[in-house]
Amino acid sequence: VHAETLEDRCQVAAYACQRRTPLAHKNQLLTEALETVAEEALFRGSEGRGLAFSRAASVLKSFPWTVRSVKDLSSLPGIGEHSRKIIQEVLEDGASAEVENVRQSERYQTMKNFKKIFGVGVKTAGRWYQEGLRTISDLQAHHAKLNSAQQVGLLHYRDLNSPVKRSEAEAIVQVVQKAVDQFLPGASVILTGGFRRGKQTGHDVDLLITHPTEGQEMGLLSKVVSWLDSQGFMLYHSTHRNSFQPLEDEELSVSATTMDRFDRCFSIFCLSSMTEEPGCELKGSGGAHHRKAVRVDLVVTPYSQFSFALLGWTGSKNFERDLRRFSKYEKKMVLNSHTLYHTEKKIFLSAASEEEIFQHLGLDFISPEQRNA
Ligand code: TTP
Ligand code: MN
Ligand code: MN
Ligand code: MN
Repeated sequence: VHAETLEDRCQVAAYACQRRTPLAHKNQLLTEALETVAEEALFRGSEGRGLAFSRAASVLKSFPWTVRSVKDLSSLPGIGEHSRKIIQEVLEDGASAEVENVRQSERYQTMKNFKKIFGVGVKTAGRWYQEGLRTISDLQAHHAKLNSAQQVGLLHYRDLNSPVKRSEAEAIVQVVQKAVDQFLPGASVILTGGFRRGKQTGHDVDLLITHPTEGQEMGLLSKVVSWLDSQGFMLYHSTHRNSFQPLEDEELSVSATTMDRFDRCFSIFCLSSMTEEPGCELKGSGGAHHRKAVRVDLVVTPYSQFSFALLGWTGSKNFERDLRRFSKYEKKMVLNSHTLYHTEKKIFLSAASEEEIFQHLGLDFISPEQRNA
């Protein structure tokens, strides 16, 4: 055992799943710059470049000190030439000309606004831009270009782009638990995604549903969704059975072949609440009725796959991507939200907890609050 040197302590691991990444970190200005060019690269269809910038930002998020000079970067993995140049510009001039150009560009701003519509991805946003559309009003004038999901998205554009509060997420958990209890007593509803990583707000609410008796969960989702719909809780829902998960990276497509799929539902909830302060809408009524549209993902998982689903749906996306890369390239295993498969031993490794999955992979356990890569 050798004495730990300063250099050892500054060492940052190559994979995000080997690092602790808190929500609040010390290099905000740099990560925002890198994430802007990452997003711009994705808008241009350059996934490799986007991934490289995104990885560089992720590394900086785990760094326990504020980077003051490019010399500090020598101890950091995964920061390429281009990222380094952007970091240097920000450090020396307070801003990077390249990043500022992106932020000012009409294409970037337009794509960003279009992508904020529920149901709109890079391809659709890019096509609309090519067709000369620029604003949300342009889209309203060309309503026929929108599919049904996008029309609902446009209708609730403001609500869906205002942050979901933790209290709202918890209210939705209660509603879904009430629905689940009617059809399958003993089933649980678990809040995952960014909220499980400790975020106080999110862009949506990610819920896992499971029951301790394997198989009991079958058929549950459609009953729950129908009931929520009949009670007026659903503004939109699209349910998929054994559907392909649209995770946008190459690694997942490798693991996609052997796996069955969860029942899942992309939805928009109508959340009602009584405000505390009286008379905002109805004078003297003692409270006003407020409605807010909130994106909710519902996923039903068999109990034997629950730990994998929990790990897979807690995120962050960078953390998940590196978990799968690490499994594949360092351990010859295939990890997804259902299972862990050892490709040489040709066996599935079961796990009753997230901790067991980390153990199978030979990784130190990283708590959800430290997965904000
Ligand atoms: P998101 O809800 O997209 O992201 P988030 O919860 O981390 O952040 P936000 O607060 O903005 O909502 O995804 C959460 C996790 O769900 C993500 O880490 C990966 C997983 N996921 C899938 O497994 N399959 C999918 O198709 C999607 C969209 C997400
Ligand atoms: Mn989420
Ligand atoms: Mn989600
Ligand atoms: Mn319906």
